[in-house]
Amino acid sequence: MQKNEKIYVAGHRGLVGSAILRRLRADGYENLVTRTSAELDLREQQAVRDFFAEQKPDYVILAAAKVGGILANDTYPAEFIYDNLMMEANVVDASHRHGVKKLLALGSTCIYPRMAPQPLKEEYLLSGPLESTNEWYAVAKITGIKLCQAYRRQYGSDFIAAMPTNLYGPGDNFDLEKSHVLPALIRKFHEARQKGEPTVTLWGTGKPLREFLHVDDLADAVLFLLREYSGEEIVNIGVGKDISIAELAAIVKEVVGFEGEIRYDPSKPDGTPRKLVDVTKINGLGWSAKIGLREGIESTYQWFLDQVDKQQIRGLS
Ligand code: GFB
Repeated sequence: MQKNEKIYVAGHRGLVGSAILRRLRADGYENLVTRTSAELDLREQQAVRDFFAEQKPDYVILAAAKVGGILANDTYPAEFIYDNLMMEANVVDASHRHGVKKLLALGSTCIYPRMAPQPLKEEYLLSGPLESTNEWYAVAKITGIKLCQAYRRQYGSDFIAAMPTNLYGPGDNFDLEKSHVLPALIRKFHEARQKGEPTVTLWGTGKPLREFLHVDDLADAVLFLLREYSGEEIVNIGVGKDISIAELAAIVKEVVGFEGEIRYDPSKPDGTPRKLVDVTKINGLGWSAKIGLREGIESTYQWFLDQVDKQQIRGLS
């Protein structure tokens, strides 16, 4: 990718898109195109085709998606499947129609079967039933993978798909109903400490295991794959180790300085018991994660504190 080539970052305001945009700017890419969802609704086929005809980007990073934590996925299945399917189909097809050199589509590790062997290898895709709380999003993300593979096979399009593990970092959504676990923990412990509350209640049992990748590491991996990878097969992006929700909560509790008690609400879903990705392929290509979890949580909490003062945090009503 040359610094003057045109790169369209779809979803530039989200956790992933904003990190990728930050990194592209830091690396001196000067020809960047973005559109908010109000400016361009990626679910509208003609609007997407008109945008591509007008802009003709050389590279496309598809980070736009309807995302959320376990409760949001379980509560809004129709939106999660429809919105993500339409965005992916429109952007991939328009990228082909307008000669995009290379597209990278971002998926998620929830595409893997609920009880697949761990760590999750890329070849386990479609080898068993999905986790029920997020099968809608997972099917849409699997379709995104298949779109990239089909366009490569039929038209020779250099479209690749990457599967990041659970992500966190600056720019995350802190709405307690819709967010993922890590921002929810940061906010819950922070607000309990501020208000002097004696307990914080978390969802499920605290037993599930999750892997967490800082979004700046993800942005680094995305640029690495755009430069180094052009295969049909998907590539996992992760850190290669996981932690229980209870252990994660203990770290966030300590970082935030909350001294009360942690309780669990078993009426809320645990989701899949484990979701650790195998990172052999991407490590073999020459990339590995650099930001440790404790360090990443500390820097994210610092960002949260800076933003709280400016009231610029998504989901903080
Ligand atoms: O991050 P999370 O919402 O999504 O939940 P998943 C991870 C684990 O944290 C679950 C527990 O076992 C939750 O029960 N948890 C505990 C909490 N307290 C909380 C809380 O206050 N908020 C939240 N959100 N969780 C998502 C998929 O699954 O992973 C998405 O639904 C996407 O589609 C994403 O794939 C990466 O990791 O379970």
